[in-house]
Amino acid sequence: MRTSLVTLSKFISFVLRHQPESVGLTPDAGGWVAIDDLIAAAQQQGVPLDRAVLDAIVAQNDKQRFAVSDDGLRIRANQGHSFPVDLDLAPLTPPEFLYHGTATRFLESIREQGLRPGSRQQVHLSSNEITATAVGQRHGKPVVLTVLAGHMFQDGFLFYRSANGVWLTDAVPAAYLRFPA
Ligand code: HQG
Repeated sequence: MRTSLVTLSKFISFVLRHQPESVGLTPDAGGWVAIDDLIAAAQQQGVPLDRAVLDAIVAQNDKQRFAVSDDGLRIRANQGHSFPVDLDLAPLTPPEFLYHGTATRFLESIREQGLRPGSRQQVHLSSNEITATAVGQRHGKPVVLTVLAGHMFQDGFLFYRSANGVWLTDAVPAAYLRFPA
């Protein structure tokens, strides 16, 4: 993706996941906004977004962060929201193990409290350690925790998978975490 598309993608991420009201948009319960409204709001801020560029961003986004509705009229972020949104995902049986990438500086707190969603709606988990390492690196020296997802599921915890393959759950108590030695 070209740099300009990355910059525009970050703008769209910020609006759709975190602060739609900052550009005068009100997503519906599912987090969807009209693409025409998003483009108009962006242009009003001097952000050079048009439909062709938006389609390119949706198609080329490295993590498939955005989804366009079947009728082509609306867009939403696939995950990562900090405001309440009903992604309408069906609970799924998770694999036996999932992974969470974090930074070493958070370990003490995670040992005490388990994984908490923080400013997001749910805890984000990866299906493989490579992705988890990349996620953890965003916060500092990365460390990958193993989540005993199969045990959690047996114990009644619900798991979901976003349209772009991120596993989501409300929280992970410390008892279901394995920390590296
Ligand atoms: C940590 C990116 C202290 C948690 C990624 C993480 C992901 C705790 C940080 C998506 C804690 C929250 C989400 C506790 C959790 N005490 N720290 N009890 N529980 N933490 O960014 O999972 O590129 O909100 O370990 O790829 O890092 O934006 O969550 O380090 O999929 O599309 O608190 O964001 O995707 O950080 O990342 P975040 P995350 P995008």
